[in-house]
Amino acid sequence: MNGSKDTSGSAAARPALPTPELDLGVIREFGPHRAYASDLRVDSGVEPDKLVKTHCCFCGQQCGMQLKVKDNTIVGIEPWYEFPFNRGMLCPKGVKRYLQQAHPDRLLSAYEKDPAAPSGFRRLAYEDGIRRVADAIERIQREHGRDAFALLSGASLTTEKTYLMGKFAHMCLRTANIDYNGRLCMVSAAAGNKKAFGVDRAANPWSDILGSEVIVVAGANVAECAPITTDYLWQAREHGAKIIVVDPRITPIARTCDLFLPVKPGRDAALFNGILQLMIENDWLDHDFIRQHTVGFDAVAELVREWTPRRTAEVTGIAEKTIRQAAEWWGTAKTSFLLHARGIEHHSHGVQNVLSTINIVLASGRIGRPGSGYATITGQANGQGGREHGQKCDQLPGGRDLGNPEHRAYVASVWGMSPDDLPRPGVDAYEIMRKAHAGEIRGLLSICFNPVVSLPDNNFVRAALEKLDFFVAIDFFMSETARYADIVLPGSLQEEDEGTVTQVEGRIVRIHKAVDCPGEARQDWRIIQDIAKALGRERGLTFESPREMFDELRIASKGGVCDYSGVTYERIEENFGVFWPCRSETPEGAPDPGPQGTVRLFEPGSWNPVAKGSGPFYFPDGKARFNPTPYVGPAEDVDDAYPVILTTGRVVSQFLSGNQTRRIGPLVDHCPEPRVEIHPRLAGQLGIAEGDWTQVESRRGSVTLRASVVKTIRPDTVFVPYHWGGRKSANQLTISAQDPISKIPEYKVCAVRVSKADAPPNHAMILEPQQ
Ligand SMILES: Nc1nc2c(c(=O)[nH]1)N[C@H]1C(S)=C(S)[C@@H](COP(=O)(O)OP(=O)(O)OC[C@H]3O[C@@H](n4cnc5c(=O)[nH]c(N)nc54)[C@H](O)[C@@H]3O)O[C@H]1N2
Ligand SMILES: Nc1nc2c(c(=O)[nH]1)N[C@H]1C(S)=C(S)[C@@H](COP(=O)(O)OP(=O)(O)OC[C@H]3O[C@@H](n4cnc5c(=O)[nH]c(N)nc54)[C@H](O)[C@@H]3O)O[C@H]1N2
Ligand code: SF4
Ligand SMILES: [Mo]
Repeated sequence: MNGSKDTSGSAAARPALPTPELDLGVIREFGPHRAYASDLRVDSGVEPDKLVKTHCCFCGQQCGMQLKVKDNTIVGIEPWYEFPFNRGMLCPKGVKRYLQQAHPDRLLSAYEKDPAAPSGFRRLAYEDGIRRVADAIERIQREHGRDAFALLSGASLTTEKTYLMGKFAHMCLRTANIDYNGRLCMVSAAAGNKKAFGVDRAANPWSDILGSEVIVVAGANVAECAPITTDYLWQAREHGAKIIVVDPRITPIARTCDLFLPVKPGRDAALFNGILQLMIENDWLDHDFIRQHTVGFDAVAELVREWTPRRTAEVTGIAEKTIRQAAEWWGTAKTSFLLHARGIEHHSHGVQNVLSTINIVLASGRIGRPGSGYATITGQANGQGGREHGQKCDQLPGGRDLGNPEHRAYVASVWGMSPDDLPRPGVDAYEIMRKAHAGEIRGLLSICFNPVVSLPDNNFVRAALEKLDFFVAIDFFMSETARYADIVLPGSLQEEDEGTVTQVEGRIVRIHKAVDCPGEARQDWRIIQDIAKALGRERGLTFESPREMFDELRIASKGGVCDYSGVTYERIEENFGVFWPCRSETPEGAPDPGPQGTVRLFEPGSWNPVAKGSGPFYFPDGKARFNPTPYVGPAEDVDDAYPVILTTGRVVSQFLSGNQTRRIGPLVDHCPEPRVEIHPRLAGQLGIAEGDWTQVESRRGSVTLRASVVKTIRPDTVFVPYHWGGRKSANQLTISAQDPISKIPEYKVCAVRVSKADAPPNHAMILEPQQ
């Protein structure tokens, strides 16, 4: 489990690492024994000085809530009933998020690596930390070229910060190599949406779900991962909607659905091709819509011809009659909604999967209308805004392309620089790791990203980080990744700053500052600007506030696909959010979208900057694209040596790499450890009983965890949640195969073997819930 130390290259000069695999369940590895957050004297019974209306820091639902503040400390939360999306409802994570701010594990100063110190780090004055970072950037770029210093950023950051990160990379460091953790999350959906619609945003507001007759939920564990969406589904069901769930596991929403399709992981394109074939056969098509508003139907119809119900059933593992029933319900509905999430997207053919679902939506003609639509469920807090304004490796603000000369010229003019000085498109987040491993990238700054836990095949990722000449991490808690850093800088929690995020519907909402940063921690954007200043390259990076950044972003995004030019902080406030595109002026012939911006995309007669009135979709002819989606199997299929499919994902009480939620006592109590979900039939064959130690091994690594024997999973598949690091990390097993278009990793399928195992050493330390 120790990242294998390479002695052939530049790594030789780096000091020995602390022991990152020491994993005590709740993170306590940094410093001496620390208390649980729930041990603190902060609780929701304290009378607050003020209530601050803002949004949750965790998932892309971006529930409205009020933070209770006393003496510059967050002491609890109150519902915010008026915010229309969640109307006061919250999930367990949102209710407990307040326990992070005064947590004893907060990073209160800068740190530098010190192998002699018990924790592996020693404190450093903030200014000295900044100086060290600037010196390292300067030296690495001078000696190895500008692209040898890379940046990794995050979609939990506000849109203002993500804009700043793109500008910092492209204008200040002029490195091609910046990418973000949405690469692991939203990019298959984004690429699919751009290919089919020319734009990448939920087509409909969630209120449209309520009017749908048939709702397909594909690869989305909504009850655990998008809990508020479950409420919309249940309300729709009360109005008579039929719900169809496609998942290898009977998730909580599947338990209450009308039709469950237990797809074999990695086979979704085959399923949706099969459904389209039945729609064609039975003429459940909207011919007028297809003719008027789409191109490419014939090629797709030709391709799906081979997807007979029998063949579809064979490949997907779903009964033929269930497939027929799903096609009939979908095909004959008057109104419908299709939702998907990472279950169909985290694949080496994730974009094809997404496109196969879009094909059945376009064939039905049910999009861009009240009660009928399509959306991918965004993941991180700012999963939508974080993918729009220039922190992706090929992107400039406003959803513009770094490879497009006109786009380069426009953004360069806003930034006051020559387009020739903008770098070319760089590489994706995993490729950054490969280049670090190969010695091409020598320095890295990571903010709001914990790749040691979250990237696939993470033994390789650790080895790559060890090879860097210099690594700096910006976080508010010491993460598994930050432990590899030479310098750690103390960043800010969401509630310590202001800004905007764009939630799942495409609604831009305001994050309000509730408290100041503790100790020497700084708002993230100040840290980035301090580095620019220490480099002597602060031109364009002297913002005094997030509002100033937002105002510049409005100009930089103007005329782009993601046009924020008409959005202001005030307008957001007045309307419970604004939906982009929201233009500052209404072009000739375009209907005025009104104070809330464009709530629903693709309405007949709508205007957009690409089609300019010729049709509702974002292509010059205004038409959507059908895309042929040939079925391709997973990169690594099962065989005799590794006969079981592993799929990975989430549990309700933990969030992503767990660096935040594994410190929140009540959430840890809810789910203290990852377990291997296994069907009783497979468990029986292997002699594994509930709670037994179980080894799951892939070609890349192995984990030993307790088994959870459940009837809710396909017998050919096991599931492990990925929120833990060290020896409990599911990503030791996963494969780094990526989709060729989106570069998303294939988290949802790899081949493993499973066996009953002995208890791992020190298991009492790592597995018993701690008091
Ligand atoms: N509690 C909690 N909520 C979260 C998060 C969290 O970490 N914890 N993270 C947020 C983020 S960033 C994201 S991206 C979202 C993720 O939200 P989801 O995508 O809903 O969550 P996952 O658990 O990754 O996967 C969803 C489902 O896909 C299924 N699945 C696996 N393989 C396949 C397949 O081949 N085909 C199909 N059809 N289904 C498959 C899994 O069984 C699982 O039920 O959640 C957000 N919300
Ligand atoms: N096996 C497997 N692996 C997966 C997935 C899966 O389904 N299966 N899902 C993938 C998906 S969808 C995602 S989104 C990724 C997520 O993977 P990561 O992005 O690596 O996960 P996070 O836990 O969000 O890491 C963010 C880090 O930044 C810190 N942070 C959070 N907010 C802020 C902030 O505002 N400022 C600063 N400075 N720091 C902040 C947190 O403390 C944490 O250490 O994981 C991916 N990995
Ligand atoms: S559903 Fe998402 S945004 Fe809402 S409270 Fe839960 S984690 Fe926060
Ligand atoms: Mo995600």
